[in-house]
Amino acid sequence: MQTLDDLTSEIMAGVNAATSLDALEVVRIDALGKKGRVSLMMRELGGMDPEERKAAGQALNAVKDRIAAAIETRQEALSRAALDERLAAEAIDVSLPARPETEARLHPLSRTIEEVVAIFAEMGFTVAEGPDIESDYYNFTALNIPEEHPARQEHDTFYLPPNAEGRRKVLRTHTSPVQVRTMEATEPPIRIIVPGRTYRSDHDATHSPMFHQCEGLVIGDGIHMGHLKGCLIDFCRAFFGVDDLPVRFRPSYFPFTEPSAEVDIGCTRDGGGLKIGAGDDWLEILGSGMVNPRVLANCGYDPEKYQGFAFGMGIERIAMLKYGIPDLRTFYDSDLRWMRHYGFLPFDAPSVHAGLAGGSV
Ligand code: 2U9
Repeated sequence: MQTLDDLTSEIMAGVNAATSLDALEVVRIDALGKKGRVSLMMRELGGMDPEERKAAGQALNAVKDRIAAAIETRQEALSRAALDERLAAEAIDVSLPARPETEARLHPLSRTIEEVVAIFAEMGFTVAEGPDIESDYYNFTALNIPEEHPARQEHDTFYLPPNAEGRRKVLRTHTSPVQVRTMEATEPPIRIIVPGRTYRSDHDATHSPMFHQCEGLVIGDGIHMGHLKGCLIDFCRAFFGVDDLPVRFRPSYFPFTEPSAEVDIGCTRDGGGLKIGAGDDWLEILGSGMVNPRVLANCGYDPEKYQGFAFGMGIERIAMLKYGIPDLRTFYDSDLRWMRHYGFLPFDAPSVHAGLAGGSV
C-alpha cells in the first residue's frame, strides 16, 4: 500500500501543477472529496487497533490540514492571476472614438452657420472672430459712423457703464469690428467671413436683443462690383440649393460701403406658403457693398491701391427661410421638443473641403 508520505507528495505535486481553478478543484475532490484518497484512508482507521488508530489518525489529520492549506494558497494565487488576466484583457482603450450620441441634435442656428461657413470655405474664405464687447471706435467710428450719425441711434446699442475716463464700451451691434481689427492686423489680400453674436436693444416677434450675423470681407488689388455679385449669387444658389435661383441687386445705403446694394432672391407666395426659386416676388437676403474708401483709410489701407467688398446677413433670418421656422423667439427657448423637430442629427454636417484656419483678432 502507498505510504502517507508518498500520497502527500503526489497530491501536493497535483496542487502545484494545477494551472486553473477548475483543474485545482479536480485535485481537491480527488484528495479531500467524500470518496477522495485521504477520505478513503480515514475510513481504513476503523479497522485498526486503538493505539495504531490514534497515531495514524493524527498523522492523517495533519496531512489533511496541510493539503487543505496548500489548496487554499494555490486557489488564491490562481484567482489573482485570473483577475489580472481579465483586467488586462478588458482594459479600456481611451484612444477609441466615442460612440455616436444618437439623441443629440444640432441647433438650427449652429447648422446654418456651418452651412454658410462651408460654402464660403469652398471659395477660399477663412473664419475670423473677435470680442462681443467692443469699443465705440471699432463698432462705429472706424466704420464711418461718426458721433452724430443717425445710424448710431438705429443700432439701438447696449452700452456698458462708463470707465474712469467716461468711455463706454458697447455690445457689438454687428460683427463688422472684427473686419476692422483684421484689416489693422494684416495686409491684403483678405478673404474672411465673420459669423457671431450681435446685440441690439430691440425685442419683438421679429427682433431679439441677441441675434447672429455672418458678415464677409474681401480686400485686394482690383476687386470690383463684379466680384461682389459673382460671390453672392453663388452663395445664394448654394445655400438655398437652387441652381438657377434669380438674384437681384437693389441700390441701398450703408455708411461703411459705397455703393451699397441689398440682395434679393426670387420667390413665390402663391398658395399661401413661401417657395424660394423663380417666381414673381422677391425676398431680401443680404446687405452688401464696396468698402467705403474712408473705411479703407481708417484701417490703414491706401484706397487707391486696394479695393474690397463686404456683405452681411442675419443667420436667424436665413435659417427661418430655409427651414420653415415661423417664430424667431423659438430659437432661444431651449425647448427639447422644438429641438427634436427642427434640430439636426450631428452625423451629416456640411463638409468643409477648403482650409479654414481662421483666427481671432
Ligand atoms: C468693414 C467694411 C464693410 C458689412 C456689411 C451689411 C452690408 C448689411 C446687415 C444684414 C442684415 C446686418 O444682420 S443684418 O441686420 N448687414 O447689410 N453689412 S455691408 O460691411 C462692412 C463691414 C466691415 C470693415
